[in-house]
Amino acid sequence: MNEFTDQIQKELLVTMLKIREFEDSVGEMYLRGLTAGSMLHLSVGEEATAAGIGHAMQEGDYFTTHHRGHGIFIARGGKLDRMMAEIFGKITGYCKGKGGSMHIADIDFGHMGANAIVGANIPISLGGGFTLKYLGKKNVSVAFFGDGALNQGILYEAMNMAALWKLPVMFTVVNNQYGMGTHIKRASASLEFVKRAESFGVHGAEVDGMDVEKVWNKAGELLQYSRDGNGPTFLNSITYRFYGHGRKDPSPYRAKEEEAEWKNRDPLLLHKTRMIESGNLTEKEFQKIALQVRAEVDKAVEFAKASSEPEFPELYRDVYVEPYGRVGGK
Ligand SMILES: Cc1ncc(C[n+]2csc(CCOP(=O)(O)OP(=O)(O)O)c2C)c(N)n1
Ligand SMILES: [Mg+2]
Repeated sequence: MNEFTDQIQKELLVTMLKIREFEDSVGEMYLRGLTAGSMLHLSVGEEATAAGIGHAMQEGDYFTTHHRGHGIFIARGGKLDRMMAEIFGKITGYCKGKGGSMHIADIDFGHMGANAIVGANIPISLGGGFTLKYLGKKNVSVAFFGDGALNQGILYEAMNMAALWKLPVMFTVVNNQYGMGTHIKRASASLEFVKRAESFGVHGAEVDGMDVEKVWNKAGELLQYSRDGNGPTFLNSITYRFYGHGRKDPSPYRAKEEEAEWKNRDPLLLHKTRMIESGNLTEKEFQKIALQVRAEVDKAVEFAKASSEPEFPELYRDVYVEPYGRVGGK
């Protein structure tokens, strides 16, 4: 297990700030009609889960995400300008503007893709785990998915196979308690998801997904378990999304009191307050970091705005199967 240092504490703060600023900003651009695609799912409120796990992971680890994956990619070091450009549908984006928010990927970086089909990234991460074991690597393949995937059969097929073959896979639930407008209690007969995982022989745990230190520690422990060759793990990280399902959803299905209660446990403020109280941060230092992050996000927006859209034939490349050769020739 890695030791929790002041340096890591600060890095977690910076990452959470980056996620918050990026998401607020991209949400604003979406409302102004500057992004490509009709939907945008933001992870504001879920920063501790993304940052805690993202920082506990190591170089060479693989990951896939669900449709709410910006924060996770940022936590793994995704570049804000290329991410913003991708969401704007521009050629300078990670997938040349053809993936967008819900299909962003960077294989060289271990990001095997976001996926808009609930649960569909899970078997891809399973394959990643198989590859890592086959190659004898000490890495882990992490599947991030929402609570909506907890009742998809594919999760249980994948957990069975991962346990059977002792694959280094971490099944990670970003459990914000809602699948669109449906609360988890209206979708799941039992909330004992760790027990479900354990019934397959998958080592499971639950964590307070608003507390980044707890998430970092628990994720580190589970990842190490797999690195040591013990097989797959399952982490249920309990969190909340502060925006609606999509940026324009006002979430009429949630009580305002419930939203206020969760916002009271804002993961960024919790971490900041703890750092200030322990003498590891001053308000002034925080403001300075916040300004730096703000400038980085503003630069990303400018970069995306100034970039071009992909044009024919590039526009159709890698989008359709090309049985008769590449679109537009070489
Ligand atoms: C297989 C499938 N069924 C339904 C949908 C429509 N859909 C998109 S997002 C979503 C809710 C997902 O909830 P959850 O997994 O908890 O993720 P969250 O949005 O809360 O992050 C649904 C039902 C889909 N994309 N894929
Ligand atoms: Mg959810």
